[in-house]
Amino acid sequence: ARLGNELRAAIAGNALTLHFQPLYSMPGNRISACEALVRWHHPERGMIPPDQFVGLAEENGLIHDLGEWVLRAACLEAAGWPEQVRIAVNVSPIQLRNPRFLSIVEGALAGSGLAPARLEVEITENIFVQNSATNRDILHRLGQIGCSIVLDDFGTGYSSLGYLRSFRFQKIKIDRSFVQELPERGAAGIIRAIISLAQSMDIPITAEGVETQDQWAHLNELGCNQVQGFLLGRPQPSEMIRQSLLTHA
Ligand code: G
Ligand code: G
Ligand code: MN
Ligand code: NA
Repeated sequence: ARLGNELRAAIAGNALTLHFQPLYSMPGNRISACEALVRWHHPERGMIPPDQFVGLAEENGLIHDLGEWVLRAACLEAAGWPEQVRIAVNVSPIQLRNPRFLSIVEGALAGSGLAPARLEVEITENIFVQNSATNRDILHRLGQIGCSIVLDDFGTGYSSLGYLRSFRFQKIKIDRSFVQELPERGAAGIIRAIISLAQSMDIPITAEGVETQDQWAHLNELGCNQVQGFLLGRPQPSEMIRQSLLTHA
């Protein structure tokens, strides 16, 4: 409860901050987007990573205010970037179910002047566990606003593939657990299959968690369109990302 109250105060008091991790187009390694990753600057504990408070925020309902703060801050930052660079924002299933969610997104776009086409909303396949028409409807309406909807952490959550027919994603991100096992044959086979599935549906593929040159080369050979990972760029504060964009966008 204490941490929950502190988090509420942190959201209201601007103690959250965003780091940004570049996504690079292949094979030229230009930055085509950056993913916003939230951090909590805690007075005693220092920088707290999101896996230590996003779950808490989902349980106590603070995720709605937290998510709104993230969307606004991310769109404001991206509005100052070169216009071909997009911003990716993680959205939890609980946020999607908020009746205010679409107006929160529209508010963040209007407040920043960011073109809707520059916003990528990352969701995980777990939102399809309930196969609810409501979820699909919200994704469709987000698409109508002009945002891209990206399937994050693909291959680790809900394992039915039927939902890929019921909703068309603009991009699929292969979970880093597969990428990090490259060049092991099992992982390579799964990645090859995911890429061929995506290609057959004409959906671009991003690989997450690329840490070595060898992994990069394998993914390039398999036809991956975009990579993200410590090899090319770590999550970094806004001033640093602006520097990187000057030379690599
Ligand atoms: O930055 P880091 O690697 O520690 O992120 C850990 C996890 O937290 C990732 O799964 C990421 O998707 C999630 N995460 C980071 N920022 C946000 C955010 O703004 N909103 C939500 N819902 N999840 C986030
Ligand atoms: O679940 P999601 O894809 O949103 O997770 C993003 C998280 O992945 C961020 O917390 C980021 O720090 C982490 N990440 C990004 N690149 C790498 C990488 O190359 N290796 C590892 N281990 N983690 C990474
Ligand atoms: Mn993500
Ligand atoms: Na992931």
